Amino acid sequence: MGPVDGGPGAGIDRAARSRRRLGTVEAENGGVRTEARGRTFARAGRRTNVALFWLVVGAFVTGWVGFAVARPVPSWLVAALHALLGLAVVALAPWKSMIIRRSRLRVASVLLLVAVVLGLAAGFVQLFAGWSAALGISPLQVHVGASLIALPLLGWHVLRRGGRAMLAPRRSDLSRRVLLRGLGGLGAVSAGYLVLTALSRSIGGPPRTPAATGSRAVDPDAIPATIWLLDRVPELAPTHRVEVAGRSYGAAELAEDAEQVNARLDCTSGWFADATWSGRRVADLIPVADLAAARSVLVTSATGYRRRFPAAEAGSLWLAVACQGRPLTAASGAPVRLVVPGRRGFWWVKWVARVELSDQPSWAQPPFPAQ
Ligand SMILES: Nc1nc2c(c(=O)[nH]1)N[C@H]1C(S)=C(S)[C@@H](COP(=O)(O)O)O[C@H]1N2
Ligand SMILES: [Mo]
Repeated sequence: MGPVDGGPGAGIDRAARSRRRLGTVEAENGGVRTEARGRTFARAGRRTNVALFWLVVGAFVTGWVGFAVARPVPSWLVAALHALLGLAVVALAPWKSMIIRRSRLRVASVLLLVAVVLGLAAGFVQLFAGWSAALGISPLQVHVGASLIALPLLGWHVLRRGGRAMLAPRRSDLSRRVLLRGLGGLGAVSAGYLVLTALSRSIGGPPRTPAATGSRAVDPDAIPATIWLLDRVPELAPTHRVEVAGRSYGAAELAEDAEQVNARLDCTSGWFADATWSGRRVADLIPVADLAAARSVLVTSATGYRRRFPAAEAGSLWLAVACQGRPLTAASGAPVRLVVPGRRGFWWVKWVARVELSDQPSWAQPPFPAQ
């Protein structure tokens, strides 16, 4: 095992080499045995590292995919997979700790360790304990923040410690024994997931059962205001008007013919609220022919925050002026906000200024709002 492919590695290699040197001085037999043991360590260590790398990358990807989907079945599948990947990382911790003990620690690696541990802990709090915000920060926000810090550190860590060689599984990694062990591990982790889920439902306090997305219920009469990173509550006059495909509407005008719609506001920071909103359907405010000729509907906030929807979805975009029978508060989007049943909270543009028809495809936007 040369220094190049000893990803985990360098530390174990060093240990193995020094043991080998010792072996030549000591009794010959003992030397051969420790050398073999050193090699076994190195191989097991590299496999642990390869597995951990792909588990963490998989967790990162499934986490973001989970934010993009909102329907129950895909949400549940992605959330369960995401949780399994996280638990599998925890399950490999004893092996990784052996590797760490044999390596020289660098600052970036320690930071990576802290970010991963913090991210995992916050994820499990959300999953098994529930949603609550401390100092305005929710467990899921810590989880996402930690993962955003961990990913570049992981890239750096891997490049420093062995690079490409450690990421690619080798043929010997795919032996029957290794595969069986992997399947056994997957079984154990799945069992652990089921036990922890059952346990959290029995002791998790109200509300015990999270939504398919992993979010926890909050009181619809006390929806927490959630404002994306760089946005802020604008000061809009009550006379504020919303422009919809060339026509303009005041909030009072929208309220006059408002219909009620029940919808779940499910924020990616880990909570959801089932509330009744009042408003007008965007599709009812735009001539059918104009809508049919457009590809997408762009909804822009007075703050610049915006989301683009397929034109065919205009029937499920609501310009809402009230929630639970009360006018919107400034923080929750007054005087007019979007309500989009079936989409995650970040699509529910607040303080709507404009609704425009567009011939651009609806995917021509960043997957998540940058503002
Ligand atoms: N203009 C604007 N609209 C926005 C946001 C924002 O930051 N700016 N946050 C979004 C997010 S992430 C969520 S979850 C909901 C939150 O709505 P609430 O504040 O009424 O709970 O609004 C969405 N609409
Ligand atoms: Mo959100």
